[in-house]
Amino acid sequence: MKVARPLYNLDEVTVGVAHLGLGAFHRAHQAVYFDDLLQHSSRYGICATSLNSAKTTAALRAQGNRYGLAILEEPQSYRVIGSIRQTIDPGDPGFLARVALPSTHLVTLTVTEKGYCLTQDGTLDWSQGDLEHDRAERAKPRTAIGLLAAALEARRRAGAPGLAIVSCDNLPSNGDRLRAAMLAFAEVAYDRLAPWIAGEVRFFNAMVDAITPASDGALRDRVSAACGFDDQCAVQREGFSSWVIDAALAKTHPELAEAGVVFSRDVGAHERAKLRMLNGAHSSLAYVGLAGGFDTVAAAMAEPVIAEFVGTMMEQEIGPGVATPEIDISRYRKSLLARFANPSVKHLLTQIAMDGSQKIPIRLLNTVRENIAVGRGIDRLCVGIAAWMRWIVRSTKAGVKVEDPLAAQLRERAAQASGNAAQDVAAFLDMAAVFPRDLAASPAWRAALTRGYQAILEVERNGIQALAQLGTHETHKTKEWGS
Ligand code: CS2
Repeated sequence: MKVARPLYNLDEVTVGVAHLGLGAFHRAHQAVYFDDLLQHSSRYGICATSLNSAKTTAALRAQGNRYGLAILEEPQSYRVIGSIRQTIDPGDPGFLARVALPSTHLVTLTVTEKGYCLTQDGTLDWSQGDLEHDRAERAKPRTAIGLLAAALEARRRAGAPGLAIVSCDNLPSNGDRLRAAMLAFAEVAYDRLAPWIAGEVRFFNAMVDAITPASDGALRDRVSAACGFDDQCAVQREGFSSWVIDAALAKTHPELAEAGVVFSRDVGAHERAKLRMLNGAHSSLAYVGLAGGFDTVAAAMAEPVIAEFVGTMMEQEIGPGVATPEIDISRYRKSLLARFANPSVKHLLTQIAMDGSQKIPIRLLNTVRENIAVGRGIDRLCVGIAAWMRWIVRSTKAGVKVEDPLAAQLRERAAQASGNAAQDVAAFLDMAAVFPRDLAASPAWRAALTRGYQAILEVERNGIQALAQLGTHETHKTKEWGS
């Protein structure tokens, strides 16, 4: 069996990267780039911490911080990753000390959409209780924003120079948003931090991509057997991986290109295409697939009605809005459909379904708003969004917990849902934290969503074939709403 191991001497690695958010995605994506890079440059060792998973930091440390990665392509292969050289438990001030060291030159983050504590318009959402906590208890932050602010304050006080921060979450303009959030938080929580951040710290937008199903016991056993050590931190991902970062980072970190990072002057175009095509399709697939009784992305894609639905949605409703001279959108769509269909990747739909209130605005609603403005179809996008509502309703009625920061509000609506499409949809649309007011006022949107809701009710009653009826409304033009 093929197992690749680090080609550099682990003892000679210098920690230069501080990472926040030690989930599977970091271990399967950025840590792998840094593992490649360590062959060329020793300054890319990672010190990683987690906001709340002491289990992960402890487990990783117990196995010398190395772990195995399974690449889910035929033939299967494995790789031992050694780039994480230090793990710090949640709440341990060691992370602040690490960021304060002049040898730390890069901070990366994977804290998920909700980790940024932002409202729809990208401003800090102080209604998220933990932000107020972090403002009052600066030394014991609970949010990524509070922790990063405390770490940057430690660096400022230590007199170290500024550094580069790369956000690796699925948000448009993620670096810009993070910068705005940090400045807003520092402004009220610290005396001198905000101007220091503004002058010294550089934030970069980035697009990250690698489909990474959650790890499970079977994976840990398989990777342990392949790699030859008890691996409680094994991760898995598809063969494909991509990391596109704003070209301005190349000035200080040109080596990243040697590990396959693409520096782009238009990272926004990559983010936009990826968030809307891949993640937009993913979320739709998850909710529609769950309504049809499927459990994984590949199983759902093996059903021709769903494959056709997703392909048409990408081709007609999403693709036209994200095409640029740099991105061949038809090729991109075909490659995504092939990636989704990969039978070696057992990507649970429930994994993608979580945090819908945070994901849907970014992945689907931005496309809907633009489509309405230019008169492009929105029917399939609305089926995906309505399927999310139905998933919340089914889960709530079955007593299954919905993972979402707005779970309480969602549950309330779901509990009242009667199966009357117009009424149920109206109750969900009332959630201003998810659905922007201007959009809620569009009759075309409301009508398409109500039809989508009805379509999913049909799927629940009669099976996924009911979705084959779609298409009759796809030529509805929706240009009645301001552009
Ligand atoms: C997925 C993403 O869980 C989800 O919401 O859509 O994690 C997706 O697999 C990655 O963004 C792919 O790069």
